[in-house]
Formats: sequence, C-alpha cells, structure tokens
Amino acid sequence: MAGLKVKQDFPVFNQTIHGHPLVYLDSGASAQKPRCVIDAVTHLYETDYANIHRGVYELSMRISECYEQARRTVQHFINAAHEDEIVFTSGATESFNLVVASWGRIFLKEGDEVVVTRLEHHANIVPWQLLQKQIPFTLRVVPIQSNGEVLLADVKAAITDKTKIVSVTQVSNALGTILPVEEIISFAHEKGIPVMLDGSQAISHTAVDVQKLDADFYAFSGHKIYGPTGIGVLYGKRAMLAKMPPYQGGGDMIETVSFEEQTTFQEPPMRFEAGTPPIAQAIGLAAALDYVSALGLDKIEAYEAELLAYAIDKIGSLNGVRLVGTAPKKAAILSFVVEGVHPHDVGTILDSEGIAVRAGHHCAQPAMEALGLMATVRASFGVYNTKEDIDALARGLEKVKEIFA
Ligand code: C6P
Repeated sequence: MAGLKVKQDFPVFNQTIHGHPLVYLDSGASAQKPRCVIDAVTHLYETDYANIHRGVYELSMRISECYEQARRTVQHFINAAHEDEIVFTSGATESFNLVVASWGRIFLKEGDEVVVTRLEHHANIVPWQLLQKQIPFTLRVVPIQSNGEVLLADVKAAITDKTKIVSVTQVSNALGTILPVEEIISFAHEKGIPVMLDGSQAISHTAVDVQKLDADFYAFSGHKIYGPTGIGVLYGKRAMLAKMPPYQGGGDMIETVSFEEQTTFQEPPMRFEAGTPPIAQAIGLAAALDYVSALGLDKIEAYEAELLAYAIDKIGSLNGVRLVGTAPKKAAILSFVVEGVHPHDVGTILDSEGIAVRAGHHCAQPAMEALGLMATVRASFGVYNTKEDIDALARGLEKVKEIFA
C-alpha cells in the first residue's frame, strides 16, 4: 500500500497522546487541518481582514474578492454550472435547515410526502420533523437491510404520486454504506421529483460532480474536508434557488428595506446569506479544497478503499469483534462492536493508547435502532491514515478484550 504520505502536512500529528503517537480515526466526525489551511486563515487575519460587501476601502474590497473567489473554488470543486448556485452556510446542518425552512415551507402541503432513508443523519430527519409540526406532510422512510444496505427497489417503492422531494445521504456516517444515488436521482427525475443529497461523508472521499449526478440540492460541511468549522455549502440548481424565499433576514440579503414599501431581497446566493458570513472559514475551505484537489480525489478514493479493505480484514477477523454495516459498497468508515463491552468503554481504552474513535449512535439513532443496537465504535479514515493506524487499532482492541476478559 503506497500511501498518500501526507501526515507531515498536518501539525496535529506532532504530538503524543497519553504517551503514544496520535492515531486519529475520527475524520467522519471532523477532519484534521493541513498546514496550508491553517496558514491561509492566519494570513487572512494578518493581511486582508475586514467585513465583506460593505466597505469601499481597500481591505474590504480585497476580502470581498477572496470570499467570492472561495465560492468559485467550491463551484469548480463540485462542478456546479454557476457560481450563484453555491450558498455558504455554517455547515451541512444549516444547509438542510435552509432547504426545509425555505423550499419546504413553500412547496409542501398537507398530504404530501418526503422520502428519506433510515440511514440518515439527524440533520436530514429532524428539520423535516420540525416542519411537520406546521405542515402535516408525511415522511416516508426507506428501510435498511441488516448489512446496512439501502436497496434501490425499496427507494423506488417509497416514491409515490405524493412525493415532493427525495432527501438522502450519499454515504452513511454511521456505517459507511454508499447509496445508489445516481439511480435514485434518475428514477425520481423521471417522475419530476427533485432530490437533495447529503454529501457530508462523501465529499472528502470521492469526486463529486453535481451536474453529472444531476442533484437538485447538495449539502456538505467544510470541517469534514480538512477545512475550518463554521462553514458549509448548500449547492442548489439555479432554478430551485430562484423560487425559494429567504430563510433568515438581516444585512446583505436585501435590496431595499422600508417600513413604507415592501422590503425586497437579493438574488441567490446572497438572499440566503443574511448577516456577516463566516468569511475566514470560507477562505479556509477554499484552501482545503485546493489541497484535496492537488492530492487528487481519484488517488484518495483508491487509497482509502485499500485502507478500508485492510481494516475490514484485520478488525473483522479479531475474535469477539463484530463489524456493523457490511454493505457491498462502503466508504472510509468501519463500525463495529466488541462483544460484551460498551462502545464507550472501548473508546476510553483506545484513547489511553492514543487512538481516537467515535463511540455512540453517531447522530443516526433510527439506523442504530433498526440494527438492534444502541451504539457502535466507529473508526473513520482520512488522507493521513495508514495501515499502521489500523494495526494500532487492532492492538488497542486486543487490550480492550484483555481488560474485559
Ligand atoms: N456527522 C459524525 O460524527 P454538521 O454537524 O452540520 O457539520 O454535519 C451534520 C452531518 C450531516 N450529515 C451527515 C451524513 C453527517 O455525517 C453529519 C455530521 C458527524 O458522523 C457529526 S454528528
């Protein structure tokens, strides 16, 4: 396994944790930051910082241009047709809330149906449920198989004449299952139904082309693709965004504000970016996307596939360890349980060895419930992980078993 050999790009690894080299296996929760992202944000604050779109002075004009350039970087990264299809949000969670509160409030009425899967992260469940308290539409939930797979036939069966939108994840954060999103989109589109994709766990692992996918909306967070926290993206096709009302009001999203006349709003994307946006974070995100592009998503995908196969083999063959989520198509995530040991205890013992994993329901409680579990241990990979990290995880799990023997 050649490896990407990029660990040295990430300053966080220049430390030991509890006396051990840091083995970071929680990139699904948030990825570490390469030096170039940290430097881009620091440089910005040292040289170009001001508010955007408001000042007529040099710094404000400079930073406004950097912010809009960051939007174009995102546009090219996901191959959106137009830069105004990129809305900056605070993260995938806000991207969902925006679509639900803006598109949902206008286009859903009593009796309509929204199709989601049981694998969704809470960010693609709870906003819809909140809207249901105002509009009594139905959430049709596509079941999952015991291996964590979502069958295309089940998605097709859930789509009816009443379906107004299909909103599904591209990759499950809890299990790593890759969903058949191309097929889901083409089936929904044959019926004239738009599709929103949750790209949170896909964006850093595979090349995303929103035009090729033909997704109507695509959401992701910057912090999972080696960028800063507090920045996310909502891609929306021009025609979709154009018919959506603002979801928050404030500065920068208006054309004119009046007590006497109607207040009027900017065109997208500004209409959806009320107030001072996460400026430095957007610019940090652009630096992260440039970093990932330079590594090459094809290379990243191939390397992480090898890493996952190695991990499935190594961890899956440990006595007393059961892999959870064994769908044929998976990305960069390994969920498992150690028989007789609570996942939190597993996580705590692994931490004492310098190994960071997530233990819990992974904000996907309905998925866990369907599998008859409260929680799993989750190891999730990024570009800096190596086969040696998986070996360390295997040794850590042997220690867990020893302690609980
Ligand atoms: N999942 C995880 O450990 P935010 O929190 O807005 O950046 O992302 C929300 C979100 C939405 N969809 C998916 C598929 C996700 O994985 C996440 C975030 C993290 O799995 C934190 S719960």
